[in-house]
Amino acid sequence: MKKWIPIASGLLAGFIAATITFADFSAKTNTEAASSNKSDAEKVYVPFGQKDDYYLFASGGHSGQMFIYGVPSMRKIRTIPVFSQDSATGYGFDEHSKKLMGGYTWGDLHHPAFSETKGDYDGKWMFATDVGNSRAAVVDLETFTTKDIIKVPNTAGPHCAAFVTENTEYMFLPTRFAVPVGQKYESLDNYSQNYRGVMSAVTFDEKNVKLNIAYQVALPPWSYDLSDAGKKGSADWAVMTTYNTEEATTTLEVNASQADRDYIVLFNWKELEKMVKEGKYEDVDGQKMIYPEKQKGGIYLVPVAKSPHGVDVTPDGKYFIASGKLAPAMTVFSFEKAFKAVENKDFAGERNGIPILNYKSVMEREVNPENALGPLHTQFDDKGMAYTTMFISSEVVKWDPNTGKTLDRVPVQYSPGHSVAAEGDTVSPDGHWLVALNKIAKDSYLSVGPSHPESMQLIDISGKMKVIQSAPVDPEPHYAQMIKADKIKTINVYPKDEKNKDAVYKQNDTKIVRKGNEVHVYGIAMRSRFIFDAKAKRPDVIEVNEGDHVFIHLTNIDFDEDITHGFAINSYDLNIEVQPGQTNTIEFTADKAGTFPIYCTNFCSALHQEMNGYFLVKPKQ
Ligand code: RUQ
Ligand code: CUA
Repeated sequence: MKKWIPIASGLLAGFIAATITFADFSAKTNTEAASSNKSDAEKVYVPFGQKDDYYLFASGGHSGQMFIYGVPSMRKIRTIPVFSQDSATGYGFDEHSKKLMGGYTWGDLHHPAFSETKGDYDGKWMFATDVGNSRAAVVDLETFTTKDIIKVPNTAGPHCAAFVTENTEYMFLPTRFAVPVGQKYESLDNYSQNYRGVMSAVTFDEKNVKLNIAYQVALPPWSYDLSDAGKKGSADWAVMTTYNTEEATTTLEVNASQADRDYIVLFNWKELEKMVKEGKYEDVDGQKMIYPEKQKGGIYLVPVAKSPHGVDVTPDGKYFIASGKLAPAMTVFSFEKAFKAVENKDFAGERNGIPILNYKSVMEREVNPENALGPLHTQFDDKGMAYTTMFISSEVVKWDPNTGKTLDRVPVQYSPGHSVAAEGDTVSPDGHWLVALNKIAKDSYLSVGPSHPESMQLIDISGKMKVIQSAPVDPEPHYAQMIKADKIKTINVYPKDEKNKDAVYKQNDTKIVRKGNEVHVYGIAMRSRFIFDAKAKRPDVIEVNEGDHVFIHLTNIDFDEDITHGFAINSYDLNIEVQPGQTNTIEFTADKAGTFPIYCTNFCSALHQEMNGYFLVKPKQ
């Protein structure tokens, strides 16, 4: 007795101390907490039982998926399958997600974007685009699952997206690769005449959870790279960078870097919306296509230094900042000056019928931090200060958009593409944290052979910038967005859906129905058994004939958080998942006769190994 009392009270004291420290920490503002004397290790350490302050949604690049991390711990929490199949969750196997994928097996997910209300992330939806197969997707943040995907016609690789307008009215999807409208065969000799760089204005119908293409714009056959929507005073406008205005059709590495200037496309989406309403467009296979040389207005070109990459709007909506990629400079442009130039028709000619604004009239300042090379993307903190990643000089440079003065810089390992600041694309960024998304992580982690993982490095920006944590990441974090954790409200279980004819919630309602050579199974998964037909001699067996077309509708009736079941048929290359309360369908042809075990793939209880059955396929005579 005497022995454990002091230990217990010691533990208790420790626990109280820990609680106090935590409460103390959360009461302080980010900046205060970070500028306290905590060591770097303490700043990133999130003890077991406590949660991170931010979610980081990182693009998974050509994995086709989205990766979720916690900040500041940099712990990976989840992968959300979006554009590629994922057997861990059955994504791309069950009927719903198979349909969403539209027959494609992979994607190249670039820029994730949260839905916004009044220019702030609202924590409801996440959008993303697929450069690989020209699609756009929306992810539901109640369940962290993909809810809709659309194929975007007339474009090839909507790299430049997704960036949403202030109230998620639109996300704009400009194309990286020019193709002929309709993507029909066309000789590259006719590139300038017949190829186009089409931009799509995509809307999201929240009620029906559907993405739609409102209209498209047939821009010149250039490569559109990155875009951003205006904010506050510039909210009706959007900007995007473009390169290969040389219209080269081969060896772009050399041929698209000839001209000293390319452009930023500046457009007023309210005006384009009006044009569409007035019927100023052409019908192209059911798409409303604006041809800027014929339907004039609303679109302008701003000259910018050679082959720009990123373009980012400041949180106050006053400026847009272009990064030079092949020029060592960032160029700050003023929206107000641009509006004036538009009003006064202060043009320096036109291309393809689109007026070019006078560079000098719109440019606010050129910023050229000493020895900084390869500026790509800019993020902002709570004071409106800018952070630009330098791909070639491998660093992040902090500078003041109002003066152009360099304020701070920090090396990262190596070659950062984007960086992401806490709530960094909103009208009110949080400051404190910035994560550099590095393309090359050579020798940062234990070796895994010739190809290394990429890395994300956490930078404390509350005082002098300092890299304080680093995490390996699968290819490839093109971009990420960071949201305050308490903005996301997930559900615990899927609610019962009595209207769903495929759902079965009572054991006695399970059944196997045959219609000709179609077999429908209405089954249940529960701890720790499958019930496909409660009245059968063996309720966990499905028996069909070779060649039958089989539908298995499976409902997880464990309305209990985190009790997920899987459903796999051995050697049939099939696996789906049913989360608590969820109903999923799998459809296939029983083209192999034989005896095939069925089993639950997701560990669900002590008797998970017992959760199995048989799929028997009687051979044809
Ligand atoms: S891009 S590394 Cu795919 Cu966003 Cu600039
Ligand atoms: Cu159900 Cu394992």
